Amino acid sequence: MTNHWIDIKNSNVIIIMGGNAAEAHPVGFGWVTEAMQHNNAKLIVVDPRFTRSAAVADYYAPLRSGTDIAFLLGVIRYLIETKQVNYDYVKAYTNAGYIVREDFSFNEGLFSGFNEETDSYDKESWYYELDEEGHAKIDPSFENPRCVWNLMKQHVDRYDFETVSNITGTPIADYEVVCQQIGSTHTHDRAATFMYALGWTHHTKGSQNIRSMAMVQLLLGNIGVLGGGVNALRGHSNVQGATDMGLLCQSLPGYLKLPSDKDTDLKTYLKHNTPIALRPDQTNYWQNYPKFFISQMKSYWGDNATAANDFGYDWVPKWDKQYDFTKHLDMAYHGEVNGYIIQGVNAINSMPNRNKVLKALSNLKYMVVLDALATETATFWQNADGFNEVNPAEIMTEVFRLPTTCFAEEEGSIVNSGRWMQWHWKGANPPGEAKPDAEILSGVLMEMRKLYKQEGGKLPEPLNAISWDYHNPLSPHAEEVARELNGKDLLTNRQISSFAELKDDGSTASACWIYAGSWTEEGNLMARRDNHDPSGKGVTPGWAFAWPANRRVLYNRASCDLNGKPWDPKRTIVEWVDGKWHGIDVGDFNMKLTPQQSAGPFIMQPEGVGRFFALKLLAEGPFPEHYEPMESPIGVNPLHKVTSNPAVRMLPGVKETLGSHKDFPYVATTYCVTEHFNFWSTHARLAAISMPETFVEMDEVLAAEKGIANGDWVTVSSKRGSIQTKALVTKRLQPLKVNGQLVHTVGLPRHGSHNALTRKSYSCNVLTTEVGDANTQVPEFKAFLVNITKAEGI
Ligand SMILES: Nc1nc2c(c(=O)[nH]1)N[C@H]1C(S)=C(S)[C@@H](COP(=O)(O)OP(=O)(O)OC[C@H]3O[C@@H](n4cnc5c(=O)[nH]c(N)nc54)[C@H](O)[C@@H]3O)O[C@H]1N2
Ligand SMILES: Nc1nc2c(c(=O)[nH]1)N[C@H]1C(S)=C(S)[C@@H](COP(=O)(O)OP(=O)(O)OC[C@H]3O[C@@H](n4cnc5c(=O)[nH]c(N)nc54)[C@H](O)[C@@H]3O)O[C@H]1N2
Ligand SMILES: [Mo]
Repeated sequence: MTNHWIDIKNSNVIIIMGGNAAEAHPVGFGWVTEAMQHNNAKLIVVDPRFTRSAAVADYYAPLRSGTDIAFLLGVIRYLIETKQVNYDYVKAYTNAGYIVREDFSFNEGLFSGFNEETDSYDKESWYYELDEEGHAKIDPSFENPRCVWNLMKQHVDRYDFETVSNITGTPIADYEVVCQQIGSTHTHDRAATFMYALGWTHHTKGSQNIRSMAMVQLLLGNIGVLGGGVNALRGHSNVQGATDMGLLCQSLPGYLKLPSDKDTDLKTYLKHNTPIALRPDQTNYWQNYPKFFISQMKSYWGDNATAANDFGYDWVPKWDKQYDFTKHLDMAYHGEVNGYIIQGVNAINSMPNRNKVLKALSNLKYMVVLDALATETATFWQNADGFNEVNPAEIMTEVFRLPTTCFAEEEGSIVNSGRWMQWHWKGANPPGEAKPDAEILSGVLMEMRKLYKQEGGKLPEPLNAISWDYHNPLSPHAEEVARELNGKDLLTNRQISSFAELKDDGSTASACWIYAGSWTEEGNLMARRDNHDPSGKGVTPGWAFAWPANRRVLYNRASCDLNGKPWDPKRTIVEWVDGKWHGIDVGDFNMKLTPQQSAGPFIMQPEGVGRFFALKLLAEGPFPEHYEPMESPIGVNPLHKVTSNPAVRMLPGVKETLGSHKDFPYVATTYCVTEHFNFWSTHARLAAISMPETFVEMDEVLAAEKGIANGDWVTVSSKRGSIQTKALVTKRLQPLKVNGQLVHTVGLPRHGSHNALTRKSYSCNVLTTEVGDANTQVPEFKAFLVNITKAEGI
């Protein structure tokens, strides 16, 4: 989230689109009702299903799954056409006036630079015109036909109401109301927030869904202000912390980049990752990259990292291709992987194309499962009454189960969606032989070091070089790790209080620069519990620690004009008064600078402004474009010849597993329900009883067509497999008119488990495809094709 949960109470219009907060984030949803009751806010829900969020909304608009880009580009067109644009903001703080290179173009669904052989783009032309000094050229009058504003206007011009409705299936009357509500926040005294999660990410163009919304928010001047922002609602309670800590396969803690094999030495790596300012006098905060990275190396390798050995750079693993989980499973499927350590993930339930996952795990020699629960994955080799399509006699995988503690049985920090690092304390002792993950992994490290010493082997250097300076090396304490993440000055041995203190000469250490300030000489700031809210705006600086720098609202310089005067005096976060900055929050800029010197609020961008035109950031283009899901119910893109995302990454063999609308005519989407948490709660008696089995939701027209009654057994099949489940015939789903045909959507909860305490259910992931977002590889769980027939039952 650029903002945070409590801040939602400051919103005037709340758009839940690509999520279902009332069910998946019921506690945070309290701030939505707060805004509705005390700030007269309007709630809009845009979802293929009439959800529990929709049930309390002022306006609900249905749309076909996988068409949000068309919906949102249509909103942009409407805002520009009706002049409901925050022009002051757009002129001051976005790249609307920036001039784009002559060779950039967009034709018939493709941007310039497409290579048909590799199905990928050469992104060279997706860039600004530069002057002799390497600065981007600007036309502040927006008259230049090649400035971003005019290119964007031209790009969205195709998305008129009829075209949008024809693609999305959203009735025009509903669409118009949503446009009007969103448009009403273009004035300085109103703000809208968008709350989203998987309904936007689980698509082959998930990143572009989110960009489209960010463009809407920039146009309205809604970023950096109270009650505004781009607000991703996170899944597991600490999933924000997991990504902060470099969980993604090409990332290091603090959103630093894992080096690739092209980064042959430290100098090359730092050059690739340290941007040069694209405008004069811009903060360009990533220019500090070397300080963050070298401090991380000092934290990893301690005294072993010296200037002479590039601070241990050679010991950091380098990637040659993207080894995400999907890729790994595919490699196991092809017999290219021997073993797995599966830690805190229930792969056979949660990963797409379950039958392929079963085969992949069957090919392993060994699998180590670290989990707090007895998961279905740990027993994947059991046939389980036919729920697993495997033959135990043929599987040679040896499975080791190492029971772990869960969060309530240990202390540590959890980072919430609003970036708050909250310390928590141990509530109970773990049962049986369960041990903390850190203790198990430390044991593995110590044992491996011992084995290397005894037996030798390839590449022992990184393991031996790791600094493991804990009181008990076999069981690091959470407090020790937290202090290390914050970092210290190695000359004085003092905890640093801010990342501004980090140096690139090896004299500071910090494992995760964004966490600097969380555990200073003052102590553990994550453990603070002062909920005092001096401004009444939900900014509680004494509650826990919000990274970065205890800042609650990111980009907050954009809440004031160029002279430092708040656009809306009722929404003051920071302001320039009597030659000084004052604020209720920590400024997202150097507060020692004057308003003119700090006029680029998007300090992480080398040009300091928000981008309508995303340059080379994403795989499929600098502007979003509507592409159909990989499995499209209409089989064509009503806009042009390019049906689905042309830059999608498709592993060899996956294309053949995609079905056509002729065989599989219905759109399927998968989701969670309040009664369950992923698969954990299917083992918890009361939760299991409250929702004892899964089902397939379908509309009444489809049910009637197929002669299916509520509660009937049905077979749901895709090109990948089929499951039996019960039909739930409901008015909450309605067929939508799309491109001249009626499209039916069916919904499948994602909690199916053959191990549930109540009734056994099939996992919906038997049906899903591993084709994923071109940038993140998140699978297209929210829009794939199925067929449905009446069945006998299980
Ligand atoms: N009770 C409960 N809470 C949970 C979880 C749980 O299992 N149970 N899981 C947690 C986890 S890990 C996560 S990641 C979050 C997920 O949080 P959410 O993303 O809010 O949850 P989902 O139910 O996956 O999907 C959200 C909604 O997106 C809609 N949708 C599907 N396709 C589209 C589309 O193309 N466009 C739009 N606009 N909407 C679409 C679906 O109909 C669904 O209502 O929830 C977390 N919270
Ligand atoms: N079709 C479909 N598939 C989906 C989704 C969907 O919407 N549709 N959603 C996707 C999403 S958003 C997510 S997040 C995934 C969820 O996929 P998973 O992460 O595989 O699902 P969980 O059941 O949450 O599994 C987490 C495991 O971690 C264990 N655990 C808990 N605490 C600890 C701990 O401290 N240490 C260790 N080692 N283990 C612990 C739990 O017992 C649990 O078994 O599913 C994805 N799959
Ligand atoms: Mo998630």
